[in-house]
Amino acid sequence: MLNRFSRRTFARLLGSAALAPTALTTIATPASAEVTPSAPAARTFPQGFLWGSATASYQVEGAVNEDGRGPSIWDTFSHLPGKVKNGDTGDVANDHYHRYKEDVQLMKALGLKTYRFSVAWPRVFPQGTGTPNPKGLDFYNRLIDELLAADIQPYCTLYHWDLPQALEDKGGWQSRDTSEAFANYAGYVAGHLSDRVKYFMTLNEMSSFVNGYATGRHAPGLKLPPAGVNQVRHHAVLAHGLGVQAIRAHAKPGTRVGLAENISACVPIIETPEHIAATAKAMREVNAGYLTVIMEGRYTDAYLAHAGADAPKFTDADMKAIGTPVDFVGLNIYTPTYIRADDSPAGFARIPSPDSYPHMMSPWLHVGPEALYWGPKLAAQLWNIKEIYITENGASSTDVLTPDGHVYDSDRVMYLRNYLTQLHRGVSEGVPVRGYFLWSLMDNFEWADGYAYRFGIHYVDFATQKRTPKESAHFYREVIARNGLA
Ligand code: GBH
Repeated sequence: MLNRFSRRTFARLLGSAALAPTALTTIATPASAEVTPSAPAARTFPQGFLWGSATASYQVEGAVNEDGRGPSIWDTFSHLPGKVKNGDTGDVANDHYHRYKEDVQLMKALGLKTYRFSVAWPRVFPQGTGTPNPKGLDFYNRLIDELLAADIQPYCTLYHWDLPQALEDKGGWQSRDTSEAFANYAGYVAGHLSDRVKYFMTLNEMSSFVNGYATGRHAPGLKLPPAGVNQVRHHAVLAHGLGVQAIRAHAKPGTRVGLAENISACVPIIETPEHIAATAKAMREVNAGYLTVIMEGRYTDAYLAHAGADAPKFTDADMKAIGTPVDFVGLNIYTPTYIRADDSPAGFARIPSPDSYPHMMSPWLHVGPEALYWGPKLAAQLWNIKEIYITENGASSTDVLTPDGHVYDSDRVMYLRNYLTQLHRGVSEGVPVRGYFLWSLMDNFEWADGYAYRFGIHYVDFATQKRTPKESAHFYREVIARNGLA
């Protein structure tokens, strides 16, 4: 390559008149084996940053008929033909109900500081309400004790979509009674676990499970008209608010209560003040039915105007409950929502992603690392939030297990590295993110996609239940050990 240029041309190309022949010789000679490449600047997180991983009850537990567990809407839904890819169900899933000790060892080997799991409501109240089933709660007692023995802090989600079927039979989230039943259940569980669990999240991703009543792709598989969906959404945020109050009433003092919401993480398509301001407006409006109403205790004018005659029915008392202050906010962030300023009355426009946009195996999972910078930053600023966790972030990949036991998920590693770089960017500016939960510890039941889409950093052979660390597990172990990247 070099000998196609004269020495002088090369010096000119480099723009350096002072390029000495010796320097040129150095460039032209391949680096010798003794050269130690300089390390990139360390991207270290604040001391005590909580590195974690997350799962959810129906996605990993299995044992659906054991120890008095009642059926949930996902048992019903996954057994309906055509609802889940390949007819998969959570009947066995990762058999985590029996293998939790082994799974805590996986966490320990990673060096996890914390683990986010969810309690299955139908294990604790098989009928949703009424007499609790002590054997159901016992499983979580065993799990929590095992975590604490391994020095891993438990973070507990109270609802990750497995509604007791008995409640669905009475209207499910279409009924206000479900919000109250949730609060009773949440208070009961927090009352029993808060001697060892300090952090509780009420509901996981309201915006996702409400879709089970809108698109029908998730349980219970309904396609309600807009007024019905708006009412379901209202009952979800109300359940959160009543849940916060019930947890505070029953849990030990010092217990911290929040939620885990899948916000639309708005990202300015151009990082200029004008577009950034529009993006903050967009963040508030596109999340109006969920995080915004919870943080502000009222629906935005634009939300109510847009809903018109289909607006949810609510009382002042509902709104007060919904706006009950939380101790922290959990954000599940996977994909960006790109925004630009425009001169419409709203002041912003959403920029859709073209088909050519890079995504992971799940077609919806567009890769946009900046979501992990702008999402928490704008949320913290809009609502003056002092404690944020990334309660989920992760990626699906094709994940082939080689005969010699490797999974080279370089796509997931690069996804994580780029997202964590953006998270670091925010944290170093003072965005109050205190921890990060990678979704997921291991491949599991990916809802309507069954076992076809893998999100784990451990590969699971569902025929044998063998767990194998992927390349991404090795990557994450290094991140945790160094408390950062590089
Ligand atoms: C989270 O959802 C969930 O909390 C978790 O349980 C899940 O396993 C994980 O992420 C990975 O998906 O198929 O076009 O109808 C993330 C948000 C909302 C993204 C529902 C997929 C369905 C899109 N999800 N959405 S579509």
